[in-house]
Amino acid sequence: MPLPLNRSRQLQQRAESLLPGGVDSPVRAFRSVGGDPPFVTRAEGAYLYDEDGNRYVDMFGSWGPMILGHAFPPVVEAIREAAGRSASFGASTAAEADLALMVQECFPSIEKLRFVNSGTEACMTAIRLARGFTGRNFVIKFEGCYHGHSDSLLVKAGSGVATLGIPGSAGVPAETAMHTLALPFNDLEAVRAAFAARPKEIACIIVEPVVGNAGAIAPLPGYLNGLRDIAHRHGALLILDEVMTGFRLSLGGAQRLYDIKPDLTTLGKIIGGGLPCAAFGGRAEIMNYLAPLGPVYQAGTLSGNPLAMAAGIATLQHLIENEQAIYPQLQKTTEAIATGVAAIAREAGVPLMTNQVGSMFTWFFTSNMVTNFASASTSDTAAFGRFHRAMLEAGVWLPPSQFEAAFVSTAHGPAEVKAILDAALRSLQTS
Ligand code: KE4
Repeated sequence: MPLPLNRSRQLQQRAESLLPGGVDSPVRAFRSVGGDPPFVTRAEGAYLYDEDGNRYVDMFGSWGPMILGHAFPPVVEAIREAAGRSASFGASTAAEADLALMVQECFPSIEKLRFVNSGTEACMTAIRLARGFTGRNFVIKFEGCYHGHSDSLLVKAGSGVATLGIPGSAGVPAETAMHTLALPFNDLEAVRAAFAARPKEIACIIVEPVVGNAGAIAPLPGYLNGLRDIAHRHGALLILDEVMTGFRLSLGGAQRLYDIKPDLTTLGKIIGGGLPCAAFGGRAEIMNYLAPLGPVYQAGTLSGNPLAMAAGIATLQHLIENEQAIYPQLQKTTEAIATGVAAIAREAGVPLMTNQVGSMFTWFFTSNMVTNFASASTSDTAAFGRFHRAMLEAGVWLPPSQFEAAFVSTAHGPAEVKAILDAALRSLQTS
């Protein structure tokens, strides 16, 4: 049994008097799974440690960035060394192009890129760039996909929006939302129809190539190339939002895995090794539309920040140097966890559909195949909530939402797999 969350509860009460919901990001409030969110004091390897002396196997890895586990020594050392030379200059540094070269090595479709501070900024700017480059206003996204919280993209979004069961967001003018066409994922016919209705008005398609924000959902065979063909036939751009899948599913993200060449790519999470860093990039002729070269404006005080560059370089360096060992191992460990718990659920008579791609996966509490947001929504979110609470009590911290992906790091090994399966055995018999 875990130690009581007395200190965490006190901290939650104090936080609620200062931060809406006591959090800086809604999903952390545990609203959809219930129970008190533990307050974390530190993390190391595959483990989170809370203020009350409990230890948890971390299954969300800061929502993706911590692929090498927490406090990975080379990353910590790189940040420490950079911090000693000041946290930010607001001037150009060699490190920005150093990291950009590494990104380009992993993503050959990225001829030029720009660093920003969050996936939201990367996706928001990629949309603006597509609109500026094509002179068109409409954008196609997919139900359950989440591309950050910029106005144009908070339409039928996934992640926290889906978790809270809200259709979109207050504060987004109808005039803005009307330019966003939200279609079902994995349905090329719906995309063809959208272009037929607006043949010369759609600037781009933005898609999570493997959806993570509705829970994990893989593209059906031919789907991604189908999107690219339809977009290009109508003079629109294809933007792959690889904020979550970049460096996660392979060193070259989903676009290497599925052999698809987008016009623009957004990246985040792993690229900064846990520090605020993201990027967008692609064909040079499109990227050159950006200020100071072109008419599309974008800027950022802390963009390309020396600490984030140092953490990103150390992270990518380790992934690049150890690629052949890391990705097969991540796949193997994730498979052991995802299918191991699925087998326990089968034994316990609990309907569970497991979607796994590489080291990201989701256990959907439904017996339906999950290929889009509508099928993901058939999940029993109350059952997921009971499971989440039971697993947390058993020392395993799952992402606190049915509509999120879980992530495995290189720090997860046989001991962690065993701990997760033991916890699931206890949890699925009681939840
Ligand atoms: P950020 O602005 O949160 O850095 O990135 C937005 C974003 C864009 N694109 C994809 C594919 C993403 O997954 C995200 C952010 N992911 C969520 C978790 N699914 C962030 C967690 C949170 O909102 O607290």
